[in-house]
Amino acid sequence: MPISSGNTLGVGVIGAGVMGGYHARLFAGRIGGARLAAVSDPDRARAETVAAGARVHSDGMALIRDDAVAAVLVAAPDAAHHGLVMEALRLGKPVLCEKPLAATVAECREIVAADAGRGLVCTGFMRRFDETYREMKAALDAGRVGAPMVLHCVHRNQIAPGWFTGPMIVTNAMVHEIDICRWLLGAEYTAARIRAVGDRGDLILAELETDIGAVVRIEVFMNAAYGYHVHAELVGRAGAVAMAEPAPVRLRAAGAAQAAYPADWIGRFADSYRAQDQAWVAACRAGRADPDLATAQDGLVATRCCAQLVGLLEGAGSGALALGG
Ligand code: ISE
Repeated sequence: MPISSGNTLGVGVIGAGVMGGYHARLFAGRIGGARLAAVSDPDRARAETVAAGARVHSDGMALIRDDAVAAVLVAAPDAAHHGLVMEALRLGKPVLCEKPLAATVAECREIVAADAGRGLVCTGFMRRFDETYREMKAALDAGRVGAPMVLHCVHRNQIAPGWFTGPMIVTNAMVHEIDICRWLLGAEYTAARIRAVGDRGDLILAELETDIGAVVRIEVFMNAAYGYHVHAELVGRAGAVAMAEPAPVRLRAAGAAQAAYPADWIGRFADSYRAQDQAWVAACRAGRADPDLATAQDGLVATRCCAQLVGLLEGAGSGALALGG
């Protein structure tokens, strides 16, 4: 849906919580070629706090149907994603949906079918726009680490969000590693084993085999206490490439060195969200796909993998993954 270069893209944001509020503030002034056209939230007062003069709706469906909205960002609770994305597709409006694409595999399949190759749906796997992951991928693709052997991943929250429930440690948190490792390696998962550590279900270890022989190892810990910390190291036959500590500065004082960790994912990935939203707006305005933006199919693959990991976690603990088709 090409938008003439003289216009800005009217973006509607559904959900005014942590993520929706952040996206709304981005579209209100930090994304070129776009304007915040509307915000919706069942709590209108909360929507008003981030609307910055944009229209306010209490219902996401009303926002999607608003003529001022040319493109939709879904940052509503996971269970609402399917209905909202399907309505945007019915009206032919491009939609960027925060991960996960939908709460179930069946819902993801319906979205992929309704998109029908139009490329109207993008899934919000913003780590694909993170400079550290991009440098790791560039090193791998340039042959500087050789054949990939093991990709070690750590994903620690300072404290689990209040709305977190048990399986979400996989479907809402580990889902980032499931997508970014697949993207970084250019591989598909074939089998996995997964286990919880401790009795609170807030630390999960997973090991996934891939169709290129590399192994992906993931630790997700939702109550790490010291800060929000995401780390990755790729080990290959000719070398290794790893993320540096995320702190922008290192304080040396009183005989010690200290680096501060952010409190949450927006602190760590603020630039990635902005770069993702900017790429999405540019793609919408030009009516073309951006290869870095995750598609509806990418969302389906990630949700299918996570659903099977949850099944293994609650059952046998290990087994083959069926992800094709
Ligand atoms: C949260 O929902 C996110 O999407 C963050 O990106 C992730 O790092 C965090 O663990 C989740 O709780």
